Amino acid sequence: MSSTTTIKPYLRLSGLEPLVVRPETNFVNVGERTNVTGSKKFARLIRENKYEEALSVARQQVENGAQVLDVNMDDALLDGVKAMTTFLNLLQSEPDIARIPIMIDSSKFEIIEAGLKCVQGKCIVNSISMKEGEEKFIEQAFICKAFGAAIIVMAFDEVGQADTKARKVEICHRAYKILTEKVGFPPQDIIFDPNIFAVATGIEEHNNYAVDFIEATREIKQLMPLTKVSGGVSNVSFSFRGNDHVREAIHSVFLFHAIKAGMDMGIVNAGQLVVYDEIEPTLRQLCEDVLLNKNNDNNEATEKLISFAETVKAKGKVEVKDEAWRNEPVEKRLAHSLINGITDYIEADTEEARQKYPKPLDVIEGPLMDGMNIVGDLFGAGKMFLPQVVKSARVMKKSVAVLTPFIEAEKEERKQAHLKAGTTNTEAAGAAKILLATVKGDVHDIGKNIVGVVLGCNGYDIVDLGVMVPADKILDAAQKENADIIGLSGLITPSLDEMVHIAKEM
Ligand code: B12
Repeated sequence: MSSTTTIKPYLRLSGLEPLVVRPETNFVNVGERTNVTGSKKFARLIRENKYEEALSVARQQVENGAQVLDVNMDDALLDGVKAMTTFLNLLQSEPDIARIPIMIDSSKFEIIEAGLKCVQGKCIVNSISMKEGEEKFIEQAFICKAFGAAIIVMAFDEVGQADTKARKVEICHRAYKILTEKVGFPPQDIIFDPNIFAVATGIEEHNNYAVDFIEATREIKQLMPLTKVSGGVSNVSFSFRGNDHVREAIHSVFLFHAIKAGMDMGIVNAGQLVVYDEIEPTLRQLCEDVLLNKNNDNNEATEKLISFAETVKAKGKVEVKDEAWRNEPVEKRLAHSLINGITDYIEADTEEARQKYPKPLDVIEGPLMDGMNIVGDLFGAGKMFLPQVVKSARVMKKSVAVLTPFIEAEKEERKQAHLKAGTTNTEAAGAAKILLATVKGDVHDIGKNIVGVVLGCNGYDIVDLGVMVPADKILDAAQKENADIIGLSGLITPSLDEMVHIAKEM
């Protein structure tokens, strides 16, 4: 291999590129941890003026797959305007974080205005509403429009916050008419938050809250198709505070149904979501009953979920971690780690599989690909969300990293065999130079990296340009490197057009 050969990007475990929001994006995850009202750690860092450290919370959210970053500084002990300004100014100079849009979150409009003055590009204001009447609402909407921001409109009017489906739809529709007819707001920049309220509180009137949100979402999207629907997901499980196991299950089941009804985005803890299909069946059924208000006369479903939650609590944290899957065959264990984003055992299991299969590449082409295909199917069916796929990708990269040295060693073995037999090692002599790249707009690189390693180990001279590479860069490099072959990778539909474009340019 020549000095231009590079398989390094492949080993870059954390080098995920930004997850751009596109038409085919089924759900946008808004990172919630940079919120002083929701994260004790973030609140402490801001109060103690440790802004640099607070930035790491934001970075973590991006790394975990957040596509928008919610920033909230609503704390009685803070000067909100100052805190928002300081944090956003710092954040704008961090390319790792500033590459995703900001959601300026405050109940005080002066803090929102301060934020609007800091952010570059398009941001989202969270939120404005008609709670103080139409006049104020219009005034605030005009300011947001002047800054080019999208807005979240809470289903809140002079009477109060909407709790039923009818009230949610009525308020959102009234706001829509005002915004589009009086303010000239582009409908595609309007995001409704029809209020996600807590279920399973024991109060019968609350039992239909999740259904009200889901059904209101369905109607809002039919009535005003260009608008978007969002919501604060963790509110729905508020009754189970302190029981993350049950809360995470509730969030996944809720999202599964809400996204199907048309929910476009939500404020979630991007690092903490369970896979719908992986929730234990009893718990999943109980969550379904509570959220969809089924079998819930006299709070029956609620009581059952509360009793179940108690057993999980009583077991304590250690036992909640179900390790029965460790007794399964290695293929199933690999799939389990990929689907659940578990890195703890991946190296040991990969090594076990390597010893079981004839060649290291067979492990990739067999159990690892099978596992990734399950991830893809679950994701396609809305049963897995992007932050979870990000974790799966990390597990996959870790596993492939274990196998790479063995794939490379095979090349060395072949070389030695040639030497011993006195035959010519054709691999060493003038092998073709192959330029690899994932096309512009696409970040998928696991497959390309594997192809690079395998070809590199078969004597080809590999130049890997990385991901999101524009056509001109690929063609310039091909000329400069005098490449014999250009190998393009891309897994999302628009990448096909991009490949056609590159071929035409050639
Ligand atoms: C992991 C993954 C991700 C990771 C990628 C991490 C990374 N660094 O690569 C993350 C989470 C970032 C991601 C993001 C998205 N993803 Co994705 N992702 C996947 C997933 C689950 C697995 C892909 C993978 O790595 N497979 C394992 C490798 C080894 O296989 P492979 O890539 O196919 O590569 C093999 C061959 O294709 C071939 N090959 C590959 N490249 C090349 C190059 C050459 C030259 C040659 C010869 C051969 C070759 O050889 C490889 C080895 O056998 C797939 C589902 C699936 N089953 O493919 C969805 C999938 C590709 N993603 C999908 C989508 C929609 C997205 C998002 C748009 C989601 C979103 N809502 O934002 C974003 C897009 C971001 C972007 N702009 O690119 C869809 C695409 C649907 C479509 N038709 O457009 C899929 C199919 C999932 C689904 N069922 O919906 N994703």
